[in-house]
Amino acid sequence: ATAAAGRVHFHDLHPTPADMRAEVLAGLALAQKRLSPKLFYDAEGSRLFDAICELSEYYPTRTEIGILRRHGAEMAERLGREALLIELGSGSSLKIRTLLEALRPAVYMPVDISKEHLLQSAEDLAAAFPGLDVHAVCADYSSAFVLPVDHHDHPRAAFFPGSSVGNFEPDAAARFMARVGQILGPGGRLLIGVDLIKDKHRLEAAYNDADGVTAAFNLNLLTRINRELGADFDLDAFRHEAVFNAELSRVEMHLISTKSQQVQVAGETFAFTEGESIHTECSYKYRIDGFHALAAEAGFTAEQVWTDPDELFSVHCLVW
Ligand code: AVJ
Repeated sequence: ATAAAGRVHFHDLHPTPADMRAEVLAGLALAQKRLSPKLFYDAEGSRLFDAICELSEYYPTRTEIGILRRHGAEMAERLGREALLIELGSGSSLKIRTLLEALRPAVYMPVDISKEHLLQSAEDLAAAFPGLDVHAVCADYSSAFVLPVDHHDHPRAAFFPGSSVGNFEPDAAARFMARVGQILGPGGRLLIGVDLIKDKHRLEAAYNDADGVTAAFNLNLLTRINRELGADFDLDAFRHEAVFNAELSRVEMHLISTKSQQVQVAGETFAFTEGESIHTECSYKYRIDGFHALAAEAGFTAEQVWTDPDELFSVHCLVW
């Protein structure tokens, strides 16, 4: 479906069809129970994620924005003006604002899985940047999707900030980036934010904030499943946990059952022992050379990297 609202064109590729049920049931049937981090982003989850980005402990957002502000002109130079600019997982479309003045894209195409949030953000952005052509695409960027418009007369660029690439296992990240490369075509550039390996305490604090916002974000997944799949998770019988797995270079988020219990999900029963976890998210951290090796595996050439003075976070320009 395509609808034009002002200069915002909306393309709904229906990213959350009936298979959410199958996916959840399959994940809960595994020996190590697992739910996909994609499921975090219902309307409430998108709101909670924005709140996470404001937390003092959650350094990635403000550090990346600092890098974008400081080096935006140079980044725009690399990406080229008048491009078809695709943002993967655009959320509230806040970070792109730091680049739009310098970039002046022909078309801005935010892609996000959270429909209402995407629509609102696209409208807000179009209002703030009159003259910008916005094509909002509601889709799951982690599965193959076709661009709803093919502006082949424009060079292509993609923006994938926030270290969202860290949600993929490294081999899946390489496959995903290769797909982005296919969409971009020869000479297309990917501007991608990547969180760097650092002190365990700093990493764990970022995912265990004192206000409990990350805990609420993690637990909201169960609220969503209760509502959308008719499940009966008791929110008081699960607690949030986040730990840095140094061996695998990733922060893992879990929901831990605080007692032995049974839960009904879409007509099926799942048993939990006390202390048993549902693994809900991986957030891989990289070294700069490690990420460049991954980019090369995907078929990209690393052109330039920018970091903050404390080397907490990195933004890379890759060319296909
Ligand atoms: C949006 C995947 C980059 O991994 O840091 C924040 C999500 N999870 N706090 C991240 C998240 C818990 C975030 N990404």
